[in-house]
Amino acid sequence: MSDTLQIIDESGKKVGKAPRLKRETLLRMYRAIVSTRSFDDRCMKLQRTGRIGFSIPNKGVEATSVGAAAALDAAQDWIAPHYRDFAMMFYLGIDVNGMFDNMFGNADDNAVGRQMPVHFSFRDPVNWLSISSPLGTQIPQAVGVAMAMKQRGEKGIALTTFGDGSTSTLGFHSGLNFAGVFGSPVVFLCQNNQWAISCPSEEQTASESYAIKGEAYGIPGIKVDGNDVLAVYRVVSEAVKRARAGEGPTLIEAVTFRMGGHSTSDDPSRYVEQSEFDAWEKRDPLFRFETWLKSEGHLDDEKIAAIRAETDAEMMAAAKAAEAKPRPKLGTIFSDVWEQMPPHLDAQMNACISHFAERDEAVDEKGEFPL
Ligand SMILES: Cc1ncc(C[n+]2csc(CCOP(=O)(O)OP(=O)(O)O)c2C)c(N)n1
Ligand SMILES: [Mg+2]
Repeated sequence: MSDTLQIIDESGKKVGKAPRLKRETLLRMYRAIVSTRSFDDRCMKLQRTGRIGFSIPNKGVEATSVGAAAALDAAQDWIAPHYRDFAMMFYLGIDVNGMFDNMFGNADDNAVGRQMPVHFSFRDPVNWLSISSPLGTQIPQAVGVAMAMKQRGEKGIALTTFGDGSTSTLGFHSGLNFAGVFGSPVVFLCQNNQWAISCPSEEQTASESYAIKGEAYGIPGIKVDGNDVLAVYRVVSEAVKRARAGEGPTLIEAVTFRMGGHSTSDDPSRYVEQSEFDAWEKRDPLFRFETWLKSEGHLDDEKIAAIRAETDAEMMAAAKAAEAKPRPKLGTIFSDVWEQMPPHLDAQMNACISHFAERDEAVDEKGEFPL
């Protein structure tokens, strides 16, 4: 296992060989991080004003998500994501309107309100498997997808992301073991953000790192500075290349930090020392990348201000549009599971609809009958 790879240091100075990326790609990466901060901020305000139920702060972990997303071929690869990967979605061009539809659980939401907010699923423009609340379930799912592509002779690979706490799940063990045995074309990306709600990373495992766990499965394990977008891009690109070439899976540990609460229902000041927040604030992935982009002549203060204003306006407009849409119809609780609804379920659906139809609750706040 290698030492932690870093290309841009905490002050924004280049300390390693930067990957050759077009200016356009670098700015797309930057914009995805800025969009995530803006989306986070909007969601926090919506939650605190009681208009959405829940969100997951992403501040601090964005470089890991963006560096990984930029290493994929969206046309053929699959993603089985963690719930703290908004920046990956922004980089890949997933529609922000669709993301807000999910946050509100409205009628246009791909899951028609059946999932919690932030449990996104998309087929377009990338295969983004539905996020699940039970931790680690996405890991064997990714291996299954990867094996299916391998058996069909396709060149796609699967990327799965998960937190440090999720390495304690059975899904982690069975996924890595299976992938190691069968040489599945999959990349395992552990987002080590130091905490699993209030459980610190050092109490999560007795191993010296998460990357070293790869050894137990016969898989290379690599540790990378997760707040360095270029370093993450480099290690994930190499892992993707190996997987695509039929050389099997890789486990990557991206060392980063959750700069906010676990969720909007959490108060991290109850268990994270202020000194820890202060120390990681100095390693902020956005500041670091921005400083380096400026030093390379790709960005200046005027452009930064313009990108921030554009992304804020974009989030505000998408949130407003999603809030204005109708709620899902009641019958959607029963649909989409069976191609042909079985008679007992059909009877239950009709009973449910007529039960509510007889009551005032059937009419929503806009006076619509949402059945
Ligand atoms: C199987 C399972 N166990 C416990 C939980 C409750 N839970 C939700 S999030 C979380 C912490 C996860 O930490 P980590 O994997 O490090 O991800 P992070 O939230 O830090 O991004 C826990 C324990 C769950 N959702 N699923
Ligand atoms: Mg964690």
